Amino acid sequence: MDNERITLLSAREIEKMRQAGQLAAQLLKHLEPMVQPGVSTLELDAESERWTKDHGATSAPLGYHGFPRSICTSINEVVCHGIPDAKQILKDGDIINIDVTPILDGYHGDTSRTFFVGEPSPLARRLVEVTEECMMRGIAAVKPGARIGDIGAAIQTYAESNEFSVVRDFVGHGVSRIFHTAPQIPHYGTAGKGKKLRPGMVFTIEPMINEGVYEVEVLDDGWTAVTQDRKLSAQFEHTIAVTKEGVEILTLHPELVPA
Ligand code: EYL
Ligand code: CO
Repeated sequence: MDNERITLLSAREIEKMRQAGQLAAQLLKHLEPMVQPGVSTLELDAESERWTKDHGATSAPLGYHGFPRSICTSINEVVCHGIPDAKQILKDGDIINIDVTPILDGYHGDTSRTFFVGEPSPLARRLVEVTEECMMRGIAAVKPGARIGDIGAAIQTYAESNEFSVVRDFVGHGVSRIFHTAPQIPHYGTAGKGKKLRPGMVFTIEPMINEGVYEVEVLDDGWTAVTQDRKLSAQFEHTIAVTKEGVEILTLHPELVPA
């Protein structure tokens, strides 16, 4: 993947990505009020699938490498790729990442957020706030001429200055008509290293930040990645485009534009 050529998207392809990205952002907003104690992750999945089809799109994760559901739901120590399940019921104090990727007219909008279920602990709240800020600092490093390592360096510096750790085993990725393509975007690294960013590149920035160690393990189900020490993990994800001016967040909900 590292030696693959990075495709530059045309203005009309970026408009398609914007439409898919906005649908993905609306889907997360639609699910937000359902994130309450007593709800099962399978109910979140079913509503996502129904809403996605109702909006003329399909769910990229469903069947991807055999993944069995339409979204990923990752609770507490689950780092990513949690599988929605009827027996998994949200409880007060949980944190849950919901990761959605609708495909609209052939283009993928990939975004996720970590939500609070009821009242989180002060530590959980801080981890989630730091993780969102990590993503935003990574995005702020994007502009033509900057390098891929600048993104990871911005994220790692902020995470570690808050005494959290950055997951190494999962990275951001190019996304367009293909769900996962070049480039890979590590959420750790060294400023000034890596490929130069150019207008028309489109990729995700999706840091997973852990309370304890950065190492992860995959459970026996073959999908669910958890922290090795079973402490908390949080994640946020946007799909972004490098523009002549800097960066555009394709999956930013109009009501969530930062100050
Ligand atoms: C499916 C495939 C192993 C997703 C993303 C769903 C899970 C485990 C193989 C990356 C990789 C979403 O970019 C992603 N989310 O933002 N695999 C994914 N799967 C899956
Ligand atoms: Co992704």
